[in-house]
Amino acid sequence: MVNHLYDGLFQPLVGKQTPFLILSDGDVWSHDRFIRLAAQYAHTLNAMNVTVGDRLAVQINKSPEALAVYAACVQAGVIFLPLNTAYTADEVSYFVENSGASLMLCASKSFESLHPICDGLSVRLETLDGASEGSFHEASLDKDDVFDPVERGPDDLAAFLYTSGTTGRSKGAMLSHDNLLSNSQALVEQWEFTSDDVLLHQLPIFHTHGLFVATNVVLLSGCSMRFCAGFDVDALIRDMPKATALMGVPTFYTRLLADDRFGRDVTKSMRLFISGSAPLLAETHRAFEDRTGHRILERYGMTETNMNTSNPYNGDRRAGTVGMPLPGVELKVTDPETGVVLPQGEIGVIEVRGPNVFKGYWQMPEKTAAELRKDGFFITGDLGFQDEDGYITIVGRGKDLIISGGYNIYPKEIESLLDDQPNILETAVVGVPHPDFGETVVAVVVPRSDETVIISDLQDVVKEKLARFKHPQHYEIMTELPRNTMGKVQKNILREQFFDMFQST
Ligand code: MCA
Ligand code: AMP
Repeated sequence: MVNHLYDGLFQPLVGKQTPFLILSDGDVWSHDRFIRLAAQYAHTLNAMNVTVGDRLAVQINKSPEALAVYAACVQAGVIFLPLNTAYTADEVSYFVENSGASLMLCASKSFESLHPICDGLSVRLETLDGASEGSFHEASLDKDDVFDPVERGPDDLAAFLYTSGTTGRSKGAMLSHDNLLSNSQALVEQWEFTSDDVLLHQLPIFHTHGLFVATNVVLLSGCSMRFCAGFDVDALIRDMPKATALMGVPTFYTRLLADDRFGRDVTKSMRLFISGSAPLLAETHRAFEDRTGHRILERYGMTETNMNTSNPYNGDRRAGTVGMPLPGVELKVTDPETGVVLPQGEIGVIEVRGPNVFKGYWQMPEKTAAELRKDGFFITGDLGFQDEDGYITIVGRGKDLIISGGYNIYPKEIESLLDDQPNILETAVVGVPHPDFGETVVAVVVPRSDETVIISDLQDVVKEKLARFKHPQHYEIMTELPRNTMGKVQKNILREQFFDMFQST
């Protein structure tokens, strides 16, 4: 039976005793151990009546078991829907309802808060924790450790990843088996991964970067990864001499540079440092080279497209650029108003087409049509230009988006929540530079006349509803927002006003 993604990523690893996951406590998972657990989980899904085309929502901590759920979904034809562990119950409720998930897996500690939500939506809720604990794992213990993968073609769906929008609520990006497989093939080739590599994995596994870039590349090349529950600079410095590659967001690199222990000795065995998800400052790129002799390889992608461009492995890795389109990816820079292709060197909106581009937003045909052209080009909303050597530089975003430590934050979501407060007239949320996270959130609030706004009240509201990484780090109360003659709020003026606010912290 053909299963496009399973056959590409997992089938070649069946029965292999080679190391796959090296955990911080020294435990090593072979490929074989992982594949057998994934097969048991696939049977468990079926036993819980979750089958081909159904959605499985998961909000669980990073662990080998969590990765095995992904592998189980692929072979059972179930659509995998990973959720940020920082999301509040309120946020999770939307994703579960919108996706029509038939089962949700959560960490045991979240069961109490998620149970009423899942109950209300008639969604079954089971628990799964690391160290082989939780009701889902228990249900898998008597299951066969071999599973016959169901038939799935290149265009069948493998995963939904929710991405927020500049208006309205999050959209479920539908990713197919071939979106994921073709992109990992391009990356393994481009970055020359082999079974000898050891990747330092400290990213979360609920987003494209840690899951579809890092994990899929490791699976496809048959190499291993040092799998850490979260970012841990001590572990990075300790493990780096036993590793060959690192994938991280820019915060990883600025934090490494801030550590005096980090230098040429520590990086001796490393062949590749990759950065993405947010702009890497050219000064970080240069400081890293000065300290280690390594040039960070920056690449550019999106949830909807996986990876689009990469600096070359063998050629010139240029600071401040995201390199060239990956093999199979077409890229053009267009006029944001007309969609017409601009002459080389001019700044416009980046559009991409290729096997990496998603199948649309789940049950949102209008939003899909607005961003995915009929000819297959996806309008990224990122602004950039291509130089005469083909390198792409991203200069900004046409979309109102803040990226903090690699996490996307849509101002609209925070503004809507604050605007709903009875004593608030209007709000503007902007991103300002932050030394650790790249950007952070500032909320400017205008009270209704004769009303008083207490900042700690706003903090309480935000804390209840939104994940911690979205919380404004500063609230400013103003009597009115700056507007242009058309009445549009001038966020650029607010960004300038608060530009230096966190620079010296
Ligand atoms: C943690 N906090 C944050 C963030 N992370 N606040 C804002 N932005 C963040 N990114 C909060 C914590 O809850 C904590 O709050 C306080 O900040 C300090 O936490 P700290 O211990 O410093 O955080 P950490 O656990 O070390 O995490 C920082 C991190 C992490 C390592 C940068 O955010 C991370 O792993 N980011 C990577 C995200 C990622 O994978 N993005 C890829 C998306 P308190 O003090 O109240 O407890 S995929 C994508 O973008 C596309 C496809 C692409 O191109 O890759
Ligand atoms: P996400 O919605 O999480 O997939 O985030 C995708 C967005 O992250 C892109 O549209 C870009 O704005 C941004 N991004 C990803 N990689 C880079 C990069 N190397 N440089 C600048 N921005 C990036």
